Amino acid sequence: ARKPTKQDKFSFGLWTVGWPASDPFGDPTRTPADPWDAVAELAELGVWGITFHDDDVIPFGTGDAERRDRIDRLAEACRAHEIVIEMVTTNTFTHPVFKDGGLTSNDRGVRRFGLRKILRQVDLGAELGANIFVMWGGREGSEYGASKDFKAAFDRYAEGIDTVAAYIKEKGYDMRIALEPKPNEPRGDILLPTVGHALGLIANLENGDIVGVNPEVGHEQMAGLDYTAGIAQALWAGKLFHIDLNGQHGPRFDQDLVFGHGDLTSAFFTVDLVENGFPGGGPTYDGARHFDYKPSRTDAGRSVWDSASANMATYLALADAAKEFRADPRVQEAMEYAGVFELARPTLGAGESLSDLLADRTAFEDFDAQSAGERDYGFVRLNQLAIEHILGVA
Ligand code: GLT
Ligand code: MN
Ligand code: MN
Ligand code: MN
Repeated sequence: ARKPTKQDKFSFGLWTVGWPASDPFGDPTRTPADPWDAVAELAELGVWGITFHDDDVIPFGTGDAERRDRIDRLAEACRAHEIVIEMVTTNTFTHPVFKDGGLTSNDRGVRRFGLRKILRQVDLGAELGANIFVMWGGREGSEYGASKDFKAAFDRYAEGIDTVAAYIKEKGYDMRIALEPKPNEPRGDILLPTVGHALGLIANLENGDIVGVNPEVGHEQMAGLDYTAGIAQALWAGKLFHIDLNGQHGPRFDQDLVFGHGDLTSAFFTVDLVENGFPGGGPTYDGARHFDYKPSRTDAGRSVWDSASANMATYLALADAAKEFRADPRVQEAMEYAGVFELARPTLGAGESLSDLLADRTAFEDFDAQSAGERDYGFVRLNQLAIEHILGVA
């Protein structure tokens, strides 16, 4: 497998390799490394950046002096190992105070506390050079229809996000917010369950210009959706600020597997889009290749770090396969045959008016819908070429 380098822009959440592997049914199975030691290990593997929640580095309730000490230790480790802190986020889901949400709790005092905790983390992120601020509202949601005034919940969610964005602007921080959708877990239903829901809310914000999305592979797949199409829409909308790569086997609990260990074909097309862009050009993603996975509960010791490497090795293998896929003349021909490039051509001609369209008999009256309905697109042949490139037998 190809060795990762800093140019590959791979990053990891400290909560990934730092997960003690407890689940709702079982106790922790391992003792994770301290954040600064994790930085050293990750640097060794070829990682470029890290990300973290406030509580990953500074346990909830830590006093000011120890807080400063822990931040300094992390910053020093990052300096020593030339690791970038590319994104930070806030834990508004672990402590019992957040059991009904951070920004949308029915309890106003909790909402004010949540907002302050978030603003404090914005300051820390800016201090450490992070320019993406993720907001995953895992506890923003409900189990029971009567427990939430949803209109008020959206008002409060928008108010909270707008306040954070206004704060970033007021402080002049070089930072943008990325909302992370998820359909459920830990709440029965979470607000902003998909990329589309998040984009819809962003369009209604006052400071939406600095708010985008951070879609996670597994979260979209939990909702039965195509992750690649989701990030494609976010890119199209100029809103793909960050990505969370991992693996998932369809709609079920959040698995957070290694990238590619779920739907490998989907992972291939995600990498193809991120690395090679749209077939007909357009906006591209140049942010972090960020992994939000969990080392399996059955792994310990060296295997934890091997599993971190597995994300990068799989990504690089898929990136190589995707390059060869695009360069393969048979693929170009199959894409041409399938009409993939034809889709980039506007449906109306340059300068064509609506009345021109209505007067064009070839578009309707004389259009041969029968034979157009018989057209062969050859999508399966094209997809088989992708599969053979993934398998390395093309
Ligand atoms: C949490 C969640 C992730 C989010 C993180 C950001 S925290 O682990 O499961 O998907 O990206 O808050
Ligand atoms: Mn997940
Ligand atoms: Mn997650
Ligand atoms: Mn995530």
